[in-house]
Amino acid sequence: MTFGITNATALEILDSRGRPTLSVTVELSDGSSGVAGVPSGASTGSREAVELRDGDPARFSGGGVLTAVNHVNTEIAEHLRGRTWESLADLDRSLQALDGTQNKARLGANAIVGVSMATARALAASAAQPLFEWLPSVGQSPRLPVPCFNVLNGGVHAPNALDFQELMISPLGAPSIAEAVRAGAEIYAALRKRLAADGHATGLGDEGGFAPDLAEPEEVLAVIVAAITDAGYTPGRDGVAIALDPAASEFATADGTYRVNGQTLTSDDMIDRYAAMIDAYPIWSIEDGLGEADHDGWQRLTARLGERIQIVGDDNFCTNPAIIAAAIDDHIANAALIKLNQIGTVTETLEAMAVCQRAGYGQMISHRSGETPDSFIADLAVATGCGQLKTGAPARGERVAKYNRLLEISVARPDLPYGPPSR
Ligand code: 2PG
Ligand code: MG
Repeated sequence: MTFGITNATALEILDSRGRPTLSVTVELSDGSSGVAGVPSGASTGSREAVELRDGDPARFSGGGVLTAVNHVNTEIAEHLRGRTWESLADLDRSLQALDGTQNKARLGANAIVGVSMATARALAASAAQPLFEWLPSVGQSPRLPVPCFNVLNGGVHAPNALDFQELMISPLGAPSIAEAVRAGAEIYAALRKRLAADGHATGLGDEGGFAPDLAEPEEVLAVIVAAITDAGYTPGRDGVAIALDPAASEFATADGTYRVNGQTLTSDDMIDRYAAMIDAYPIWSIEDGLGEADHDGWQRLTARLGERIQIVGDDNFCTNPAIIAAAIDDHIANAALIKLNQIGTVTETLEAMAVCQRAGYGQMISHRSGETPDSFIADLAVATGCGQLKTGAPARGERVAKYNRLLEISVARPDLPYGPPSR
């Protein structure tokens, strides 16, 4: 079924960190419309699609997005009105061609991804379907994903001394999404209590997790395991397990070593350290355990631990189907983090997931550290059946919007299974 577009408009809004981003609206000729809020990362991979910022120091220290807004309102809107479209994929391809660069640097990936997401929403509205029913699957049947709650923040997401960026809890053993969300919130509350009792600050990082002055990753892991138990849950894959995103590119040094809590570690030291952590704590997934440039280290990390846990590529993969395909050939990781704005269109995001799916690689859909209340990724996670969604703490509006959307979907569709797909 073809469709026409009557208008695309954007405006500059603030994200959850108080930085400018875009809100995009797309209107179809049948009167349906869709709106999307564009996310924005802080620990970015070097090969991500380009987020266009104005660079005008007089506004938001150069972070304004009026150029990208203007691209939507003029050149992109004109292009979209100019012809009839076959599908979202047709439109996404055409936007890529209109941009003309490899990494969406001319029009801005923030402009393009907003248009792509808003069009998907408009098409779902036009079909009178919820977004998760309208979005295509990638060969897996729809399911409610395991939420990965980022309860403790460090790295570039928090001002504390912790080098590891994200420590997440995943209720893998929960019987339903509602019970998983409940477990996340109860453990989050227990963690606050325990940190306060131990005399630590309970201020929050960018993704809503606590940011105490703890610098040793193992010390933090021990506190989280204790909080899981305090809240009455069982630490482990049958109950609540732990997922890490150290975001190691941020503490990798120019000479290829890593700086963790003042210590200098080689790639092999890091791998040994992760192996010991997996022995001691209920860790089921590690994302960006090594830096994006550490190709050989990633191969050794995968060979050593890939049978025991999920090894997720983020900064090194950038949701890019071609990069992921090459990494699969190189035996790097066994799963990919999936972020719409890293690649810049819904269609390419689905392609990246399909590449993973064909190779037996897992897919974890992800928010960015800068977010809006847009809950698109919750629907995307359900539609694609990937079984995993990380979208911050079970607190703060822009994070809980996604978890709450999963709850809504579960009520509308009680037939949908919960949990990671068996691979
Ligand atoms: C990550 C993301 C999301 P950012 O590294 O996985 O948690 O962080 O959006 O800052 O890149
Ligand atoms: Mg990451």
